[in-house]
Amino acid sequence: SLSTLAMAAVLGVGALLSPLAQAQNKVTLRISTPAVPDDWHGKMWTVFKDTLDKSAPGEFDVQINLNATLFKQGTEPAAMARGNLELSSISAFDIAKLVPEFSIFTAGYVIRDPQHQAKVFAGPIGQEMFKLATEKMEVTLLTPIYLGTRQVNLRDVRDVKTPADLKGVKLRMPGSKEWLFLGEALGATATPLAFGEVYLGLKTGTIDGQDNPLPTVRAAKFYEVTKQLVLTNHLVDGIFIAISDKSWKAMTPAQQQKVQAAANAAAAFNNDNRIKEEAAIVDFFKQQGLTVTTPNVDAFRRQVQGAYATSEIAKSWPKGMLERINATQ
Ligand code: KDO
Repeated sequence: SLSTLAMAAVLGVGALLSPLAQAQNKVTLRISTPAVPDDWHGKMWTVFKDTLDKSAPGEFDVQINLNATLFKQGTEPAAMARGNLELSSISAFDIAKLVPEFSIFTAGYVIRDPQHQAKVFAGPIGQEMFKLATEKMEVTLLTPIYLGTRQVNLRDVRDVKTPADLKGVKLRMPGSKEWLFLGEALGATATPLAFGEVYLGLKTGTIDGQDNPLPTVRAAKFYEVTKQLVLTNHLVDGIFIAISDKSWKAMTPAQQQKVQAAANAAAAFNNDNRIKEEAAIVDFFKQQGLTVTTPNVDAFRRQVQGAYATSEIAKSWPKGMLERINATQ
């Protein structure tokens, strides 16, 4: 009997394409992220997929992999450069490994609040830095998103007013030079650990604390295994929806436009919900029995800014960039 392909050739392609062949015609977009399903930057990928399914029905096969099930946290940029992964949300810390200039966005107490962050990234600074990253990385940054403002979260209650009060505290940070620098600048003993291992580390006491934005402390249930939040506000954190150049360049301009629009919709969903949640979330932790304290934030700011000012990290920042960020209103 005739094979499906031979029949298709005789009768005209398209009409007889098997479901498999149709699937093969779709643009596959594999997403990998350590985000947990209940966090906004986990849920936003459903918005991304739905937006794309509506704007380009049948054109894309969007595969969402949360909880770092496809690639380990921090390995996504390399996987995208190799063409093994199409999409992820990557941090300034991930980007800084390949583009040291980007480490300015890993520094504590530089970006002041989510509105400041949005203005910095939407203006000329964002354009210059995105261009630099895209040139050096084989990855295209589609849009920044607000990950939230990072706070210190401790296993046991301590009186924390200044960085000196965190002396000897084993504070878990993600594993890279820039993250560990931030943890040490806060006065703690920075201990590297992947995000997926933090819950158990807190539970068993291999670490004394961790830092994350409060919506993530809720979504990853860290409040179940910690007793205190110290509202240091030390990093207004951003991540970036990024796509592998291999995938991006293979798309038609119309497809690129649709993917960009879907990324924008996902980012807006994350930003709106996260900012709203952050404004009201402290009560939730109090109800869970956590002690929520406000330290001397000026003391933390002074120490952290001082540590960066004299650091190797700051030597890679483009000249005048810190001043330009500070001057952005
Ligand atoms: C974390 O590991 O603490 C962190 O918040 C770092 C971020 O850059 C980002 O990778 C995030 O985890 C994950 O998306 C999980 O929320």
